[in-house]
Amino acid sequence: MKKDKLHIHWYPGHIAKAERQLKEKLNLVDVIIEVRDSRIPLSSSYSNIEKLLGDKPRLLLLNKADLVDKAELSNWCEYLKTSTNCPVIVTEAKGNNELSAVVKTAVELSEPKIQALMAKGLLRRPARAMVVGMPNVGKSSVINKLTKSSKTKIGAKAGVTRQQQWVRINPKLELLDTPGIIPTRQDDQLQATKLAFVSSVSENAYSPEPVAKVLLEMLSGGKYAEFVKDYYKTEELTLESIATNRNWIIKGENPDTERTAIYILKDFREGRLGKIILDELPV
Ligand SMILES: Nc1nc2c(ncn2[C@@H]2O[C@H](COP(=O)(O)OP(=O)(O)OP(=O)(O)O)[C@@H](O)[C@H]2O)c(=O)[nH]1
Ligand SMILES: [Mg+2]
Repeated sequence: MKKDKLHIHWYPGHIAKAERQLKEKLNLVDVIIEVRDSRIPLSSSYSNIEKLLGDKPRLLLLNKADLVDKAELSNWCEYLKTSTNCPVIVTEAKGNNELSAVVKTAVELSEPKIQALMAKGLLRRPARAMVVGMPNVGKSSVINKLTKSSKTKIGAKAGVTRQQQWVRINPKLELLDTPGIIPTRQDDQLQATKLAFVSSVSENAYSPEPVAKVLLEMLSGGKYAEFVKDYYKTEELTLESIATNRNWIIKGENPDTERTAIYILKDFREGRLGKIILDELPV
């Protein structure tokens, strides 16, 4: 990979296995809970989810809502409800608000299947939901929050969950935590780059400079430009200008753009550049 070139291709071995295992478990579950990252409500979705997971009832969670503008997210919520025809719930798996609406909706969506099983003479069983989504969107965190425990492992990088794990939420609902999966091919490099911004692809898959450059370009053009310029105390949102301002200079008086790129990505990920949604709401 050339250092200054933007190219993201990331498909580690465990993901192929994870995708196979998702399909194997499909018959066992009544409902799919699809978790997305609120900073990229479209780019963190699968273009082929029906092909991947069939037409089970689906509940959509827009997680990490604490990192974006609430009013803008509510427009996205309305848009996604209409365009997917699924219930959409905004979540903050890291915050203090509770997520009982997730349990209630998942149980409601499962009820027709459970009623059908009971009509065949089977005893009532808990609803079963599979929690799916791109790496690092917060699937395991949502589950931990619902169980008020650390039953599943979480972490701020892609690929933390390696194995499926059933977790009982209450007598009415069981959830299957799954490893985040990502499409085999990243044909859409802009989508892949946005997934890199939010650590949905591993940092081994790209060089920070071209990725941070794209982020700065997107921020320069948008309504967040003034805030970000203020934050970096520069009129020009380039790696060179920000590096020079911070006095991050390496041998030969050159701005240390690599160090700067790493910091910019970190600032964005930790919410210091503002409450930003990076996808365009379709009109
Ligand atoms: N700010 C914020 N961070 C969150 C939220 N939910 C999860 N996180 C953080 O996001 C990171 C990823 O969370 P995980 O729950 O491990 O994500 P995952 O989807 O299970 O990831 P994989 O197992 O790798 O697919 C962790 O550092 C969490 O603390 C949220 O609502 N807001
Ligand atoms: Mg996980």
